[in-house]
Amino acid sequence: MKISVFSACILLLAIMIAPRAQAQAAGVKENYLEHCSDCHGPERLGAMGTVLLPGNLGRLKKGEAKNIITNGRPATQMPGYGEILSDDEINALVEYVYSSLDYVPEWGLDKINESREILQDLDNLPSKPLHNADPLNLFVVVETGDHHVSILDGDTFEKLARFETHYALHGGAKYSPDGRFVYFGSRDGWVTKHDLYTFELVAEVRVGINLRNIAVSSDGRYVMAANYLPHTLVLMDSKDLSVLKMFDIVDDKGKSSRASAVYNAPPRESFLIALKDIPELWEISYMDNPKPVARGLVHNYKPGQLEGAFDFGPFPLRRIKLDDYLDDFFFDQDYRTAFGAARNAKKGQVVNLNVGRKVGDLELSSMPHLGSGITFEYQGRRVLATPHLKEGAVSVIDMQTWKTIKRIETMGPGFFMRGHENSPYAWVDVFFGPNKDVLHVIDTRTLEIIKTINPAPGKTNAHVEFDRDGSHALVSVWEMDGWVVVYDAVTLEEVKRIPMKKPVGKYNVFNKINYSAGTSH
Ligand code: DHE
Repeated sequence: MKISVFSACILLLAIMIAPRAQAQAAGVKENYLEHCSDCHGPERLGAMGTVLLPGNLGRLKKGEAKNIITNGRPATQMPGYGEILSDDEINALVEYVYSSLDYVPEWGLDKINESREILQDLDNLPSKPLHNADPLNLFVVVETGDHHVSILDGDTFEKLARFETHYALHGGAKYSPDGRFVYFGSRDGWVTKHDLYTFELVAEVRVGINLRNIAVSSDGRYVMAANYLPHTLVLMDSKDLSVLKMFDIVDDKGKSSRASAVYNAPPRESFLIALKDIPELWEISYMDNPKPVARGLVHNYKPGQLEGAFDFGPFPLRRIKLDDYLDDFFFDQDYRTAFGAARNAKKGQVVNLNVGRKVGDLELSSMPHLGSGITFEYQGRRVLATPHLKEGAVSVIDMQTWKTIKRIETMGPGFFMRGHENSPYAWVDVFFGPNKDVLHVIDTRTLEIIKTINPAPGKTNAHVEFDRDGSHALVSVWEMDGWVVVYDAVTLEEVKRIPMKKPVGKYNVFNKINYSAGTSH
């Protein structure tokens, strides 16, 4: 074999560099173990500090991560290492925490049980609220700026309480059916239960390493958590968050998958779970006496007609096989139909949940954000309205024919949309691009934009939620020193602004427990 001078130089260079790279890599690992692992765990799976894996850090830019390692994170126990480590060592640490693990980490029952804490005497909780506000018109506001939650009185818009949460709550707050308890899921896998009579933390448990979201059953007895890491679903007793059952997410051939999300389906008495890496939709019944085919789900059912039947036993699992993956989806109000889409799909799928298969296609242009769609009556028919993530438009889709009946042009791609049974207006934000500071108000009777609102020019102004009677709409200004801005939902004038630390989402108890068609479930 002949080696040219150039190749020889490259080879020599490689031989010279390789040990140094190894030494550097070893240095990073040592630095990590010395300075970071006590709080973030030796495998970066989190402990008192947050998980340091790319999937969990996705929204934190590398520059911000470097700044945190150098200077620390204010109002937390994270110190700065700028005086102890060199710039190169800090850069290497940044790269290290953004590198993937080469195995799927475990987070089994032992670790879950170890993490669980009960903080109140569960059998002697107060029988009445310890505040005078309407308990069903409270808002829970998730402030990810400093990882806190504020509780707002939905009549006076006064802050009643504020408490610290685990790092990076994600997904909507979920309530017990009577609205008394609120449950949160954090990206690091923590599920917490708070009492809205006392605003105290009741119990908490860490069910995974990278959690998607949680759902609460309609009877209030169960909480289900869906994970990215590990590939599991964790079913808990809502009273004390003890684990009742864990499901490994695997298909018939043993391929495992991340969960996209779990939702409660009230009329079906089941949880519906969309999967990211397997083209299946799962349904887990929480009926007391589930049958192989759950009661009342199937009209004119003939044996052999169903593609995926329930297993037997408690919390039986039904697998609905699909043509494509489901990254994003929307359920109709009676949970008979799922409208879903893979992120890169040209067409969406309409899945009939009763017969358990795809029954139609959904016209899709440029990635609708189905998960934040809402429904309302328009000219005697029920329509679904959804913003698009890559296009300045809201699509209005007839829910009987699955055809788009109108595209409403907006000033940019949107993320969240909201309506209310008592209001003729639907609100949608512009989330991306130069106009990310505006929100449009659409008249649901004409499908026309009637007003464009800008509560804080130049900022990201997003996510709307109505109060209990639909008389006010609350908008977030997503800034560290931001606000929740309250609008009169009739005059569309500003009423009040309440300072908050990056208030990403807000959730009204009444609207959520009644599964209002204008809000997320
Ligand atoms: Fe979310 C809800 C998925 C990134 C803020 N987000 C949800 C839900 C899903 C989802 C499936 C519904 C769960 C529920 O409410 O129970 N989100 C995803 C993603 O796949 C995506 C694009 C990538 C990811 O990192 O997970 C993503 N989401 C974000 C963000 O970057 C946002 C804007 C800021 C953040 O804090 O993470 C964000 N997602 C939200 C919010 C909700 C949400 C505020 C609840 C909306 C609601 O009104 O119910």
